[in-house]
Amino acid sequence: MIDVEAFNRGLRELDTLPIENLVKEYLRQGVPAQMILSDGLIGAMGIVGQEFKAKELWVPEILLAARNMHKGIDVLKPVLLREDVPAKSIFVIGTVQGDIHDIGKNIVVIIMEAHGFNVVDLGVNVPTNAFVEAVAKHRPDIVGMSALLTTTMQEMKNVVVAVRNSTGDRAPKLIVGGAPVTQKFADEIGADGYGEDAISGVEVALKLLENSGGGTIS
Ligand code: B1M
Repeated sequence: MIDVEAFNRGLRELDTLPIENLVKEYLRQGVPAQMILSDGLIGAMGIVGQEFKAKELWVPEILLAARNMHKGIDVLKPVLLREDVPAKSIFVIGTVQGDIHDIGKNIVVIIMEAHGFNVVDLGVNVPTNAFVEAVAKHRPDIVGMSALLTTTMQEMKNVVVAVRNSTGDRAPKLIVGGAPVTQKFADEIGADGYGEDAISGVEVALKLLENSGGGTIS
């Protein structure tokens, strides 16, 4: 149903209009926003990633694809947010220190907001102490970390330990995700949950809230 090759071409254009128009056209046809995101934009970024790995594309082309992907997500965002769930729990998220990948994190943010979470986005390259400070300031129910590099995913353990040390038995639930992260790794570092993609991330977050009785930490 979705022509991933058309999205693939759109991600490589110098102009952002082709990808924006492509997303709008699928929306006009009534294709669900979630499907346009997963099968179109994320699917095409997967192709770009494979070519990057095979050294058929270089960093400037990846930056172009990342910019175009953000533009496509911008068009989808209001539609994804239309679920209109009342804000309930606080979710702090950031890409860990040393890592500037944010496309996946930004999708997680949109999906969490769409499910009614009050999201505090710390951005990218977030040091451990910034996670700790954000937890003290916002008292979230859940803290999410994203990492796209095998080197930076190790930072997640530091955050898990530091946040737990600073909050004791009032610690928020800690969930992790990102391309190199696995359930096994999440277990090894003592995280409470792992999301393979944005949707499973929100499912894990909701389950953790349910098991802990829900509500914000006061
Ligand atoms: Co980079 N990069 N990159 N890159 N980049 C990867 C990750 C890489 C796999 C490419 C490759 O070699 N095949 C590779 C990592 C290798 C490794 O560690 N094993 C790599 C590398 C090496 C690098 C640099 C070191 C390159 C260099 O400079 N020589 C450098 C590092 C910079 C840094 O961070 N310090 C670098 C830089 C960049 C760009 C800046 C050019 C750009 C990022 C732009 C941006 O994000 N604004 C970029 C990009 C775009 C990629 C690829 C091509 C695409 C990543 C992406 O956005 N995917 C990537 C190749 C790939 O992954 N196939 C690659 C789409 C996105 C929707 O998926 O982020 O996985 P993802 O998010 C998913 C899930 O993982 C999950 O949900 C999301 C939606 O479903 N998820 C969570 C993510 N976080 C979650 C959190 C959760 C739950 C789920 O709960 C909290």
